[in-house]
Amino acid sequence: RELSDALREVFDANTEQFYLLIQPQLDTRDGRLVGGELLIRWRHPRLGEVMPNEFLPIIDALGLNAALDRWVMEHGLAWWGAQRERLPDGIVLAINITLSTLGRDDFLEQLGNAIEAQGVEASLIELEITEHAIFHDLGDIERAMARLRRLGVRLALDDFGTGHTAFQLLQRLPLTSVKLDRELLQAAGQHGRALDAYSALVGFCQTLRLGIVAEGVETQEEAQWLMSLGIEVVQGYYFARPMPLDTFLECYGSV
Ligand code: G
Ligand code: G
Ligand code: MN
Ligand code: NA
Repeated sequence: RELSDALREVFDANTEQFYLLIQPQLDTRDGRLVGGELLIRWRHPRLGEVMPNEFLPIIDALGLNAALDRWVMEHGLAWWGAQRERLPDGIVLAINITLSTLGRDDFLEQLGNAIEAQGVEASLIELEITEHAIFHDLGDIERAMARLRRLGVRLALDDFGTGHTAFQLLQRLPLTSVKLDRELLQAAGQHGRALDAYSALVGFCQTLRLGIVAEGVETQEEAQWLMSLGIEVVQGYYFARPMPLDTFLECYGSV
């Protein structure tokens, strides 16, 4: 259809229609910036802004996942490399990666090259893999993740709590952190059972010494409750919305 043709053109003609936003991740205890998640956006000259939930399924159907992940990773790392000096020490850049890209040899190589070319620390790059994409072949995923860990990057399980798998994934995969999904947090605010489930998940992650990011924090009440659970890293509209890269530098960078 029209969107498919337009998307093919973005890659074929190398038009500058994709761009990146970044959403801050903050420490609950002092509000300090600890990282940021890159989020892709698409502005088409005639169709205007098309949101990821609309175009990512088409990217998938067209077999362009790896091309998109490469675009985000290379543009994100080029920006990060150029701005590192201006940003606080030790903050982590999080990048969403499609599950099918994770085990690709070319991606491993491109990532390694980009890390080297940009002179960034691998341990400050985090790849986010969404939980709901993981349902079988855990062995393959485990091996792909192990290779990436050897490169030194961090691995986060995104949208955690939305899939069917949960506990086995957490024990088996070489993850450094999990991102608790926004829907779980919203449910926790509505009934006691969901609240108990959320705190149990947090406890389980803490026992496994996984980093935890609570996603989709929209209110002060949620923020306070998360802090009482001992969650250190939060991300959500209550703190900061996804913003242009330049705005991020203005907010958190030094000149
Ligand atoms: O940013 P937004 O809320 O519109 O994101 C919607 C969905 O698109 C989320 O599931 C998010 O993980 C995904 N997404 C956003 N940016 C990227 C990206 O750069 N790469 C990939 N693979 N997925 C992304
Ligand atoms: O699937 P993933 O977690 O990567 O998706 C992240 C998306 O969630 C971002 O694109 C962002 O637009 C959206 N998001 C971030 N914080 C909030 C929030 O507090 N509320 C809502 N509704 N969406 C959020
Ligand atoms: Mn994410
Ligand atoms: Na998520």
